[in-house]
Amino acid sequence: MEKIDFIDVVDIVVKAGDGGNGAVTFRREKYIPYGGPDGGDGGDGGFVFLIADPTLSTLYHLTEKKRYIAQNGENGRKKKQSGKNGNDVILRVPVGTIVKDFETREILADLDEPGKYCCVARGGKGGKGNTHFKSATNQTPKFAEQGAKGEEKTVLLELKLLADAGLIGYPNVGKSSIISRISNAHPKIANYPFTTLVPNLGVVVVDSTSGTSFMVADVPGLIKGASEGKGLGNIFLKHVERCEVIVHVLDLSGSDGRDPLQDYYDIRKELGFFNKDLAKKPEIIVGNKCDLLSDDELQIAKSRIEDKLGKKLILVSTVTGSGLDDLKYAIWDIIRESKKLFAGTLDLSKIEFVRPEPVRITMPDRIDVKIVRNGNDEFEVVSEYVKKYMEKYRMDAKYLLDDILEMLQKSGLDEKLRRAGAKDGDTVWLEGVEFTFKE
Ligand SMILES: Nc1nc2c(ncn2[C@@H]2O[C@H](COP(=O)(O)OP(=O)(O)OP(=O)(O)O)[C@@H](O)[C@H]2O)c(=O)[nH]1
Ligand SMILES: [Mg+2]
Repeated sequence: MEKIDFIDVVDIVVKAGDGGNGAVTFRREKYIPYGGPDGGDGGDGGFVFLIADPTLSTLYHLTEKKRYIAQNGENGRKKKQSGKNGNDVILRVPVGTIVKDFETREILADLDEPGKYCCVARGGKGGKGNTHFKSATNQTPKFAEQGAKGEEKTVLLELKLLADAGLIGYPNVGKSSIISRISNAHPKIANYPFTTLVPNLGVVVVDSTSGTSFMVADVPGLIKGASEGKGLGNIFLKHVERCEVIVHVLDLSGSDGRDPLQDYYDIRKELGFFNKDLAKKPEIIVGNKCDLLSDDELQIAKSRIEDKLGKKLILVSTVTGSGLDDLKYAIWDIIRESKKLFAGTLDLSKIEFVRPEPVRITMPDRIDVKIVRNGNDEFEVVSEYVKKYMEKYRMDAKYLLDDILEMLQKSGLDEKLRRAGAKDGDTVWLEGVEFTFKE
């Protein structure tokens, strides 16, 4: 028989926080306008992490919102006070989620174990305050480093879905009708046996605010002798082997001429033949098609089955919708308990998310300079390096230029100007600031 894979796919935009800017401040001292730089550093931007959480079954909780944004770092302040780092965003995903870059489809991580995490967007490095730029030639630096931008990207999350709950029972008892009412699945429903030929899988939303959900599967009908190949056989039971709970559906109306209690015994026998462990799983027994019985008939049928089996029967009707919420929460109670057992390690407050290196503003590795002649005695210095430098140190060009000019001159600016035809007294423009060329 074919193997059926259900894949859940969700894409989200993740944006890490920007680094805070370094501060430009000076100590206040009597009679001295600038008492020495004391600008603190900016904090780093928050990062975005994904972590594999064994209590989750679907990516549904991430579909409500499209963008997840981590906090920016704070700017530095006077008296050398550093800005705070931005808080990280931690997104929980089910174990087994594969994380890809949306654009390139490159696999970024395979979160295949509980507690495994990955960073999907790195925060920007905070900028250095002007304290760091004091030098022999510049005692009062009026500039500081700008924080770097945090990364932003779209990630694609892919999850192979596995059912948490499996609906089993005789053909035509209403299994597909139930999953179509409690989940997002739209299986074929018809009044004949073996309508369902392959399992259907659906997402059941327990709480849309928190995004709590689980997966339910509807397995093709079983009959007495399924283990010997009768009907469709019991091969599809392998789809419920990893379920936390089995939901055994009975047709209380007996409209197909069978006794629901006898159905129950027959199916339990087939389960045991298929896999002893399967028969030991928690089970919920559902009496469907209650709308076809009078209240009295219902009470009699219910007591008879409950007394014989010593278990509670949940009464539902997919026609009136009665009992379906009770069923949903009864299933969820069992799933939640069983997930808790292996979720013990995942207390986010106890996990230390190790941040990789933050993003830094990188400078070109060589100083490039182009001289453009604008007129007879006017020249303009054009440089990517200078542009980057301005961006990195966020400041008025006039403050910057002492610094930059020194750098440019060391790399041969005067000679270049001379070769371009500059003479003593000509005008030279650099990032909107005017200079006079002196031999
Ligand atoms: N009156 C009534 N009819 C129902 C109810 N639930 C399902 N049915 C009907 O029962 C028939 C079988 O429903 P399905 O949901 O296809 O049953 P199934 O168990 O999935 O059947 P297979 O796929 O063949 O195993 C359909 O005609 C449904 O309309 C119910 O609560 N009340
Ligand atoms: Mg069906």
